[in-house]
Amino acid sequence: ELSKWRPEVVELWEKCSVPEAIDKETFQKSFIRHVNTTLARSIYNVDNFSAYQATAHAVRDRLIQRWNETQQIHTERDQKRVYYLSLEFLLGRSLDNALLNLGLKDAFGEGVKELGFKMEDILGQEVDAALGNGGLGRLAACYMDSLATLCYPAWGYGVRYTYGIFQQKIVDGYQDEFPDYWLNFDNPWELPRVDIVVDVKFGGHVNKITEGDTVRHEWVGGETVQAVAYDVPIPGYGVKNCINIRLWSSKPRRKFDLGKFNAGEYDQAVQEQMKAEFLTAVLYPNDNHMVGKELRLKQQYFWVAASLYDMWVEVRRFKKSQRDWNEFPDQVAIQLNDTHPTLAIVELQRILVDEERLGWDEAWEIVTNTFAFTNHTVLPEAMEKWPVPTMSQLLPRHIQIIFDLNLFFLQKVEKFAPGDRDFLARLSIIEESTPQYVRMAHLAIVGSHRVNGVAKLHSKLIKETIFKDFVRFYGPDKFENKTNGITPRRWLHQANPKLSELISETLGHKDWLKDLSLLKKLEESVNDKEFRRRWIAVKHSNKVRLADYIRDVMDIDVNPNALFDVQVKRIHEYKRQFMNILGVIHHYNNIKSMSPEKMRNVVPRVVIFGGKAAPGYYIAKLVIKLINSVASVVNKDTNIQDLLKVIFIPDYNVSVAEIIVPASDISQHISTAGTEASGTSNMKFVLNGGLILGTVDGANIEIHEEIGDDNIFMFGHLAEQVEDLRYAHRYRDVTMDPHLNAVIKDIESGSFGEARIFAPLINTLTFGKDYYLISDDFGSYLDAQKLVEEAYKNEKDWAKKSILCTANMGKFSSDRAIKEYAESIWGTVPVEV
Ligand code: BZD
Repeated sequence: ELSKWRPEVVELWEKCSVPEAIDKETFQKSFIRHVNTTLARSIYNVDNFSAYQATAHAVRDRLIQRWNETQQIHTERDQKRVYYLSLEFLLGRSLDNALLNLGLKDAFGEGVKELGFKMEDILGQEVDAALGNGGLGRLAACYMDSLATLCYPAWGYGVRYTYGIFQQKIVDGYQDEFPDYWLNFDNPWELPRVDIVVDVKFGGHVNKITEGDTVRHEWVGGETVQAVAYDVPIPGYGVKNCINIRLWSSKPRRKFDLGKFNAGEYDQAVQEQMKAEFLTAVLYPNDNHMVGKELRLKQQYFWVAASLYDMWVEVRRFKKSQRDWNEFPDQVAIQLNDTHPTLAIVELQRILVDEERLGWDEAWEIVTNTFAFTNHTVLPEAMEKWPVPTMSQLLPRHIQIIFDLNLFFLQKVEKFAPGDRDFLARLSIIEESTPQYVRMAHLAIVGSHRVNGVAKLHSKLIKETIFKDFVRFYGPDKFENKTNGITPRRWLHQANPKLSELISETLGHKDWLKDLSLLKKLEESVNDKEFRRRWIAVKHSNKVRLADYIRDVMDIDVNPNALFDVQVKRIHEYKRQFMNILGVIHHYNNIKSMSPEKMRNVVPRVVIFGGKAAPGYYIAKLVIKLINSVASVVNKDTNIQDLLKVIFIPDYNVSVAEIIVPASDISQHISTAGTEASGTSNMKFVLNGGLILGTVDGANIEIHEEIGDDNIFMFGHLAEQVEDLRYAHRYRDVTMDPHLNAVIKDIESGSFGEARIFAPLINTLTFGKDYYLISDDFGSYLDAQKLVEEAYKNEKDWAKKSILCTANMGKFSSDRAIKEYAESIWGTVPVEV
């Protein structure tokens, strides 16, 4: 057995490994080898897709090497690790990102060119890994990029959905959904680990076993599903570190029921198999809305149970060296991305108490020191809660533990506020309704040592509203702010190569990609005419690229010299795409009423929308229909001389965002104040020199603080005013904004197709409702739009604003955010390979 460790064997081994430094020729050899062997093709039948696969496999070879080295060194050093538990990782495409992070883009680009391919065409072949809904999933992906780049010993854990977020098509103006079967062709970005399999149990019952004066519990019976690991390597930028996201896929424990099979019931024999595989089949497509489907709860437990078991393997390693269990939190930090993985808290307590036989309090101390919880929303309809009966059925031992935890917790609360029944009821992990519910956010707070919001305002609001009672009980120190961030590698360097190049040339280095605060120095060039000219030229070419894309997918021509006004994000009432399209109608009617001379003063505008509505969200889907109905009227109206175009780009996703973001002049982030926890696309647009039209909400506020009054258009009521306004709507005689009223009348008169279609949408605004305060903000919204238009007329000043935007975005790098988490929550330090 020792023979393979002999020095000469090790030497031979190293000699035969894939070479680390890879130039054009080595790449070409590797490419052709993959075409011939991995793909079983030849020069005569390599199309762009095969070329993509061969390139991807050549890159993958290098990634695996780095992955192995990183894991080895992280194991050797044995520093504290962080595990990021997220039910969503919205990674998008990997090839371009890997090439750039590994510094191979140029060599590979040259290499494929000589072999008869265009790198651009090859990159375009990749399908997005769309295992997420929106901001929360994309944040997890940006954080993984930063964790790798900053060399933290970190892993992500998630679910390998067979179907990611649905594909959106627009049919007759309506959204239609199609399954996203992204694994149709092989996925070179995952490493199947058929040997890493974890049994996960559901159902069954609990035996109470008394041994002398101790009682223990044994969870027995039930069904078992297996979790198989698939590893997704995440390379850091400009470092050798390559970290891992482990995604779990479900499969049946037995292939099929032989008894049934032999009895001739062939169809039933495979039922168990199909049911088990179904567990991880599909990502639930709702963002910021709780849907209480049992299968979703099963997904959550399946994933956290497999992940904890897997971490456990690591933990056993340190147990062997006689370390005390109390040291567990010194070895491991687990971050909960929203409440979706909250069952991990209960699962760890179960393992420590039932399997490792630790005392309850000792176990709980370990648990609470291990976990930290990030909240991403204050919307009441998004708060996760699960019926106690459902949970009892699926997880009989866990529900007992939850009730015990709650009992001990409430005993402490009772001591803190004796006799205050309401306080007790408000804090309780169990909602005392019929049936009872488990409040996952409460469980997450009680089981974590830190709780954080994702932007300054949001973190303040959770302390003052949904978690107010917890702040009173625990004191304020348990609650922190960690303002979100985005990775400048994907969102500037990769998505906007021309701007990246101009910046690097101007600053004389590329260090800004690892320290975004260095962009500040661009301010010095703001008065340099030639620099401004080039800056504008880059923006223009990005607009041409987007115009080309729009022509390709929609067959509509837009003018790249027009103002590009963009709102792309999930469609949700609180995000107020409805207000945007109502503003567009107002603007359209305004132009129509103008004399030809007046028209000459109007800035031509292309209003661009994109985003998916949850399939069951009727009102959001109607908003899409309204946008498309307005578009079809406006876009063919020759009387307005191309001064306005309305575009709804279908199937918005990460790779479409990479085309849209660099091309925007102004982007809209116009949620009702207090509703958008942070927003992260706002950061992407501003980093790319796009200005913001936004409300005083989420991260808009901090972006404003960084870039200054002159470079952002803010409007609307403040979060503090929202409650009173809603109250006023209900009880006072509030009249609708007159401009809004006129627009509504116009829709009702049938100007944009049959009026009755839109009646349910308009009903959300009429007196006594308008929950998101569109009427209250409409006037200031139109005023702000006028300011945008005036400012855009001054090209020189606009260019200055654009430059100052980019220059002052240093704070919003996900590197800054990850360092803050590492320092104040996880206590982890980098380990560079
Ligand atoms: O999280 C979003 C918030 O709405 C944004 O304001 C914030 O910037 C990002 C990142 O912090 N929340 C989501 O994207 N939420 C979901 O997608 C989601 C998915 C499933 C269930 C509940 C919410």
